[in-house]
Amino acid sequence: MLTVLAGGVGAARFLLGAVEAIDAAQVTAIVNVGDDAVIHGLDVSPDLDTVVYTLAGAVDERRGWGRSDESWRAIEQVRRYAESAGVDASAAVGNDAAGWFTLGDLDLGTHLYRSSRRRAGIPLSAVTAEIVRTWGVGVRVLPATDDPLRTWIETVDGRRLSFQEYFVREHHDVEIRAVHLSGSDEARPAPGVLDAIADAEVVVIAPSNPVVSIGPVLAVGGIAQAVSARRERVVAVSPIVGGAALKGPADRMLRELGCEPSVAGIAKWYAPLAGTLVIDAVDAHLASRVESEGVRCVVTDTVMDRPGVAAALTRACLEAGEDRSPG
Ligand code: FO1
Repeated sequence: MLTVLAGGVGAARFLLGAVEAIDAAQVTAIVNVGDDAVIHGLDVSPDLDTVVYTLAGAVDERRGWGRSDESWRAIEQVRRYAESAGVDASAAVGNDAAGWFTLGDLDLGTHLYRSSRRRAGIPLSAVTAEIVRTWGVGVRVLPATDDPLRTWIETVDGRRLSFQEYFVREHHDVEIRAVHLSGSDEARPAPGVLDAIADAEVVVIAPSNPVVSIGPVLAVGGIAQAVSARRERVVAVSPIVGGAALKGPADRMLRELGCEPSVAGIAKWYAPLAGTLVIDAVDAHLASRVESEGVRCVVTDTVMDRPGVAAALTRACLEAGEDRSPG
């Protein structure tokens, strides 16, 4: 079994490759919920939805999130009410976002279903299993926890932003002083999470943002320990290629938090957890710096921008993580 620690877009692309390389029933994704937010009173789980929509072939390819063939009629109606009432569409209304967080009509169907099931007392992991089953996605998709866990950003000018305020309203264009997680002391792994880590032949840390996508998964009680206990079977895929993130603010956040935004910095970041780091060919000259962090280095194509790369990347991770001990 392959278990993948996953955030959003990068992890979803990796998982598409995984199900091309091996049977989907052998794959478990443990997904970040720190980005989750209540928007217009609805429970929105961006990384869970990106993973499921992508595996289902229903994601908007250009955006990397939300549904393809989407329409925006419901949210436009909300905006019309907000405008005529003079509601400040740029501010966060309570915990809702009147204007800057856009929910498509088909996507709303997911949030309406998830929210009504959660109000009926069904845990997020069970609701996610219902949604996954509906899409016929063979991969087991688990939220890291069923408990409340939220990422919030402390900016250098002292503001406290929810993750979506930072990522969407501010276009992640603010310098950060720290990333905090509310609920991480109490959050327990969702059912099946620790077994998926303990029982996997290989555990992959997907090429997601180490700070705000993988970090909130590892911060759930017992998960980091379970991963580091399997360190020889844990393979991380660098989200940094040529000193930059392929998408999003990972390189800037790492720098602002004092971590070199390079494959050497990633090796240092993941050294306690992963025995191997997979880096892209453009960083081959840095392989020795990765190894000097005590992390085995595998060099291959990691930019999943053309067919076959993601599946080959999965095979490289499986090979790198296979138990090399004789017998
Ligand atoms: N990202 C944006 O930049 N603008 C949006 O209006 C937006 C809406 C949205 C709705 C549902 C959803 O699942 C994701 C959405 N995202 C939006 C992306 C979201 O901020 C990111 O997917 C993650 O939180 C970061 O990985």
